[in-house]
This record gives sequence, structure tokens and C-alpha cells, in this order.
Amino acid sequence: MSNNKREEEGLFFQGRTEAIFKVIVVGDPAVGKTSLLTKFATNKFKEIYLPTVGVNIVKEPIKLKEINATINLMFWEVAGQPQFYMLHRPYFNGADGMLLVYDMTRSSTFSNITNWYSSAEKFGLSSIPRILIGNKVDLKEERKIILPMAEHLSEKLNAPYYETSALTGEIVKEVFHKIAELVYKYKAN
Ligand SMILES: Nc1nc2c(ncn2[C@@H]2O[C@H](COP(=O)(O)OP(=O)(O)OP(=O)(O)O)[C@@H](O)[C@H]2O)c(=O)[nH]1
Ligand SMILES: [Mg+2]
Repeated sequence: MSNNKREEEGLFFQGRTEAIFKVIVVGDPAVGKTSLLTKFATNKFKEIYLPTVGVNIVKEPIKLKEINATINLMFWEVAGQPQFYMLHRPYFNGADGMLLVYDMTRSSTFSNITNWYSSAEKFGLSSIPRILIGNKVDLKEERKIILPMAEHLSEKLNAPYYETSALTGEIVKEVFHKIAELVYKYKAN
């Protein structure tokens, strides 16, 4: 066997065995799930709203300095539109972590977070690590959800809380590192 061939097989084998963890990204339509993933993966932002059809899958390796390792996360962004609700079971299935996203300028998206969490519970995901995200923090004038309300929900769901902007990129990297860290700790136990 040539060296090249051996190397190729080695790479192939490595690729097949490396662990990938599944993180679901849920929340109402237009809260910014796609925008947050795109900002994190490509540092780009689009003004125009294109609803996700079914599911949007983004795989990203995330370096965790604290443990000097890279963790591979596969983000499954579940479309927020109601016509895709019947697909929730396969999309939620086997998740290792969860990002719950609402839009701070629309109260209904905040109250619906408990419904998104209940769905996850229904599919057996009550113990996976999760993060609560209030997105669009750049729209200060239009903000409807004050910090104590969000912190109260964060405690109730036992999910750390972050306020992000996919437009400015504020706190976006931090959120993705935090979920990687939580998933890593959860799987190590
Ligand atoms: N100002 C501002 N606008 C944002 C932000 N994040 C997203 N948007 C805008 O909000 C709209 C919806 O964003 P998406 O990321 O497509 O929303 P989504 O949650 O993926 O929606 P579905 O796929 O339908 O569930 C788009 O017009 C984005 O440009 C943000 O942080 N600030
Ligand atoms: Mg989307």
C-alpha cells in the first residue's frame, strides 16, 4: 500500500469516528436562529428574512481553550413556522444540547419559549444542557422584555441567559462556546 493511500484511509477512518454532538436551535419564526448560526459560522448578516424550510443544519468545530480540545457540534435549526411542527420529533431526537431563542422586541416569542421547552421535554430532553438567548439586543428602542423577566425564566428553565445580536455579533461567539462547554461536560459525565 502506498503512503498516500494509507494516509487517505487514515483520514477517512478518523473522519468516521470523530464524535459529533447534536445541538437543536429552537424558537418562534424570525427570532434570528438562522442569523445567529450564520454570524457564528461565516461572520455574515442578512437583513432579508428567508424562513427556514424544515431544518437548517450547520456543523462547526469549536475550540475549548480550558480543556485544550476541539468539540464538533452539529446545529439543527428547527424551522419556527407552524407548518413544520409535525417534523419536531425527528429533529429533536437524540439532541445533546439546546439553544432556546426569542426576539426581545416581540413578547409572544418570549412567552412561547416555555412551549418550545415543553416540546423538548415531551421528547425526553429535559436533562440536556440548554441556553436561553434573547436576540436583537441592538434594537434598544423596541425592546419589550426587561432583564429581570428574562432572568426569572432563565432560573426556571435552569438555562444560562445571554443577550445577543446577530447584526452586530455581540455575545454570539460566547454563546456558542458556552453550549460547547456545557455539552462537553454533560457528555463527559
Ligand atoms: N436588528 C436585528 N435583526 C435581526 C437579528 N437577528 C436576526 N434579525 C433579522 O430578523 C429576521 C429573521 O431572522 P432569521 O434568522 O431568518 O429568523 P429564524 O429564527 O431563523 O426564522 P425561521 O427560520 O422562520 O424560524 C431577518 O430579517 C434578520 O435580518 C438581530 O440580532 N438584530
Ligand atoms: Mg431560520
